[in-house]
Parts: sequence; C-alpha cells; structure tokens
Amino acid sequence: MDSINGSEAPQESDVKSFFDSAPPLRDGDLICRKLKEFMDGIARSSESGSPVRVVCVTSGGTTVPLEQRCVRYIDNFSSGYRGAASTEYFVKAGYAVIFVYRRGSCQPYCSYLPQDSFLEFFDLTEDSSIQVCQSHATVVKKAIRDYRKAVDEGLLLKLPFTTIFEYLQILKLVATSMSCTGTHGMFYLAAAVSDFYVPWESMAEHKIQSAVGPLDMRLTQVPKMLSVLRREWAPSAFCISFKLETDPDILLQKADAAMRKYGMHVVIANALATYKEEVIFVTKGGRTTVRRHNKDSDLEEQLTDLLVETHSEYIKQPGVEL
Ligand code: 9Z3
Repeated sequence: MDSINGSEAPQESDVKSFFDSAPPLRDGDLICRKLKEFMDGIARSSESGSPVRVVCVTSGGTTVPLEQRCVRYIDNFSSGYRGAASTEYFVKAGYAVIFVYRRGSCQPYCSYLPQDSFLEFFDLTEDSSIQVCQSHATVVKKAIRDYRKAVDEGLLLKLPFTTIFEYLQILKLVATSMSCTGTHGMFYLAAAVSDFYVPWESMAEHKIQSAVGPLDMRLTQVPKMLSVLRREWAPSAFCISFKLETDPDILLQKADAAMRKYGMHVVIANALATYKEEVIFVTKGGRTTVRRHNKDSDLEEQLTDLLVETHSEYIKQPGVEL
C-alpha cells in the first residue's frame, strides 16, 4: 500500500469539528439502507463467481450555505458532465457505480436528452396521451434501456447532495460501507469540492440583511478530507482525484503535491480552459497527457479505459484485493 505523508493530514480536531457542527444528513438512515442493499447485491454476485469491481464516482459542485435558512450560497464550477459520462463508461466496463452527484447536475444516460427544451421531445396524441417525438425516439429508447439495465443489474446507485456538509457526510458513509463489506473499490473524485465553508454554528440563521452595509465574512478552511479518506475511511481503496486550476503554470505542481500529500494513486490534472479536450494523468510512475480524439468523442471514455487498465494492474499486486 502506498504511504501517505502524515504531516500533511488535517488536524483530527478540525475534522471532528467539521462533522460535529454539520447539520445531520437528511435521509441518513435511508442512504445507509440503500448502500447496504447495493453492497449486499455486489457481494452476492461476487460469491456466485463473478467478482464485481465497485467505483464511487463523485460529480458536480458542492455549495457552501451562507445562512442556515439558506437564501444565498457559494457554488463551485461543475456541470457534472464528466462524472455522469464516466459513470456510463465504468458500468459498460462491468463496474458497479455509486454515483454521488449534485442535485440538478448532469445524469448518466441523459446526455442526449434535452435540458433546456425538454418539452420539445414529446408530442400529444389525438387521445391526449403523450409520446416521444419520432425524431428523438431512438436516443430516448437507448437511454432508457441502458439506464434500466444498469439499475436492474445492481450496477448503479445514485445518491444526491447539495452542500459541502452533505457531500462529505455521504462520502464518508460510502467509504465506510465499502470498507465494512471488505470491498476495497475505487474512488473517482470528479466533484468540485469547496475549500472554504461557514461553520454551521457561526452561520446567520436568517437571510443576511443588506441594510447592514458591506458584508465581511470569515470562511473556515474545509479540512483536507482526501487524506482522511485514504488513511481512515477506505485505506485499501484505489483513489483518483482531480485537480482543477485556471493557471496552467501551477497545475502540475499542484497535482504532484496532491499525490504526495493525500496519497492518491492517480491525480488527473485539468485546466479550466481546456478540461474537455485534454487532461494530464499523474501517477507515481510519471505523467501522461490524454487528448480527446476529436470533437465528437468523449474524453471520459479514454479516461475510464486508462483507469480500468491502471486499476487492473494495481489489484494484481500482491496483498491488494478487489
Ligand atoms: C474536476 O476538475 C473536473 O474535471 C471538472 C469537470 C469539475 C472540471 P464538468 O463537471 O467539469 O464536466 O463540468 N473536478 C475536481 C475539482 C476539484 O475540486 N478538485 C479539488 C481541487 O482541485 C480536489 S478534490 O483542489
């Protein structure tokens, strides 16, 4: 197992105070039940002779509420396309995917469906029932078929979040439930995660009033949970994180630092201006640039192919299991 530089780990007290002060997860019991059922299904398939690899894909941006009864929040850039598309390719490669996504962000099997013009996909028939327009029938049928197959075969579980509090609580639940069932699995952390937050207890309860004049606000640093994930929650999982920067000159140095500090197995570095066309895979073995073949292809397909290969190499190592 790769070592993690302990000196970079967040203070235990910062991690504890983040979780202690977070509002309790709505539907926490339901999430635990769904996770248990999903993991039990995977265990059954594995016992019957077809071992299933599990990946947790995180997707979309986390929000930081500024008020407890939230009217305003800080958001993070991410449409969720990368996570949703990668989920489809992981399922295609035989992985069971726990898709942890921002409410309202892109969904697997929906990239061909309209987002802005949903109603244009449907027609009313003479007897006032609804049908999909003939022009879109093929893509809709395929989307439904692929989605149903993934769900019915127990290969897709979707868990939504909005805030940074929900995201990190769900990530912890997923990681610990994977570890509890002895599944080491993979984490593919494409979600754009807030670096700063307002602790719940110091947050205004009601809408902040503009009459008080300019707003001074102190944000607390979110503890670096990547190293907690690696060290405590899922120490034997294969972990991939993304590093997003707007300044390409610091991107690789930040990606190298993430590898070193958080013990990631792969860091995928992307610059905001080019993230759809090009990423750089950073591993202990070096750097590989992955470029999209052409504008009609998905970089996510190339990314997941490479990761499935890298994960297969990883689990071949002595002492490492699925
Ligand atoms: C990414 O860098 C993703 O590739 C994108 C995907 C958010 C750019 P879209 O959802 O975009 O397809 O629109 N995600 C990770 C960003 C992030 O917050 N990384 C943290 C950091 O850079 C580490 S966990 O510090």
